[in-house]
Amino acid sequence: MNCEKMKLLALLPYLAPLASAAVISNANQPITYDGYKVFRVLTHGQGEEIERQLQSLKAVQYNLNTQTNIEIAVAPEDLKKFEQMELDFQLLDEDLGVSIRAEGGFYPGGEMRIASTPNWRRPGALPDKNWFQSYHSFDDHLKWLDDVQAAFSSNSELINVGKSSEGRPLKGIHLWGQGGKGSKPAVLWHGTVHAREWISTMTVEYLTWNLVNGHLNKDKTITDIIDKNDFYIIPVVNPDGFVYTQTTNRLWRKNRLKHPSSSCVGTDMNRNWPYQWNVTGGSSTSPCDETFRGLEPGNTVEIQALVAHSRELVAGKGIKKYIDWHSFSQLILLPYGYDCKKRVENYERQIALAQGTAKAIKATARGLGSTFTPGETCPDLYKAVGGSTDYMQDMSKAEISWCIELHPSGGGASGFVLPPSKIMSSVTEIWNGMMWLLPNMNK
Ligand code: 0X9
Ligand code: ZN
Repeated sequence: MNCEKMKLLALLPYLAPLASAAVISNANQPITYDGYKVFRVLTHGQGEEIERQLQSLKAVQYNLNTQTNIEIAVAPEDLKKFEQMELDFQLLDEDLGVSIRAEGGFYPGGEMRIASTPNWRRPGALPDKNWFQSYHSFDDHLKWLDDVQAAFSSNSELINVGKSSEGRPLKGIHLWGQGGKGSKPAVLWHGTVHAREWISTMTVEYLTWNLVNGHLNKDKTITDIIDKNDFYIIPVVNPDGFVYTQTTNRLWRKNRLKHPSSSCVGTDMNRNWPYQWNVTGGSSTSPCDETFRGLEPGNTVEIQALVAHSRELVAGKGIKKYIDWHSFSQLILLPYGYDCKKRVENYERQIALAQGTAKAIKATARGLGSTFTPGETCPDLYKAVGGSTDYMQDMSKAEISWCIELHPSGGGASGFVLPPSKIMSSVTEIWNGMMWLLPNMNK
């Protein structure tokens, strides 16, 4: 096993999808998570057995791979029962409800109590950079896109690729350079596929902001990047799930599609892409699970819209660079998720580019940037079927097709719930990574 791989495997236990949150989350009653404590239970090779034991608790399990540990948020009424299990554990978060409030983006009951930065709008100009000092409501994300587009009107347009099942727009922005609209191969970025992965929204927007700002300031490198690519950027591809994480359940992952045959809500959009969807393992057929694949390949309206959009791009100048932005674990994941033995045809090129990107991220602040580990979805992470990157690789013939798992590296208090004070450092190093990747791919 090479060193990179060992590092990647060491990170495995932290990765996200949870099994039992759905049980808690179907009610429309907001969940504050007050009094929930987050633990890391060391499994000592007995992951399956311990997982079964923990399933008797009212709790939210953070990770799928239980090889070395299980991270779990336990409800106050079951803390005693948890203690009585006499497991080997560490306390990661004293009170998850306090961490969620400190994050400032949860406003139960629809009241707009989000602690969003004021005065970020600057009519006629690019939004203020203080936008990246807090999280924001979905409506503000839509306004933010309007403002960015208005500030760059000669080289951009708003795109609306479709609607969510609850009728919200899948809205984004298209940027182009001197060759004119649609004249170059596409860079396609999707953010917030998984509702709770809020840092992905902010990252995609920061990259957009910096590209536009650089072009407006006549930065040569950035102008050259925009001249050579058409950017199609959709910061929130799962708006219903995103709104639900702000109003009802901060740890919601799926979309909000209802099922005729079950009271459980939501499909995992990253298991619903219509490519190799039927492969067993790596997705769930149960609507109550966090990795529910949907009733048919691509049956969710959000995935239908994203598929139609990608087809349009393929019929144009093609999709060259696809990145699906997720959190957390700090990984750069190549396909394939559906087949653990299959490698992408241009593996050597993709892995070299991923390594270069990781190196550029690390180089931030004189080498103090975060460590991102490149690898393949399977076997390095886990089997994941019906994912976007397998689709973009084989159906859209993208040159790179990556899922980037953002900050932080491990779970605990700041897994999906990343304090706003960490947004800027997190997005800045990713910008550095992209500023290495994009020019290098254009050579
Ligand atoms: O399981 C997932 O969908 C992704 N991890 S997450 O913790 N953000 O949920 C990994 C997906 C790997 N890539 C694809 N199969 N597209
Ligand atoms: Zn995700």
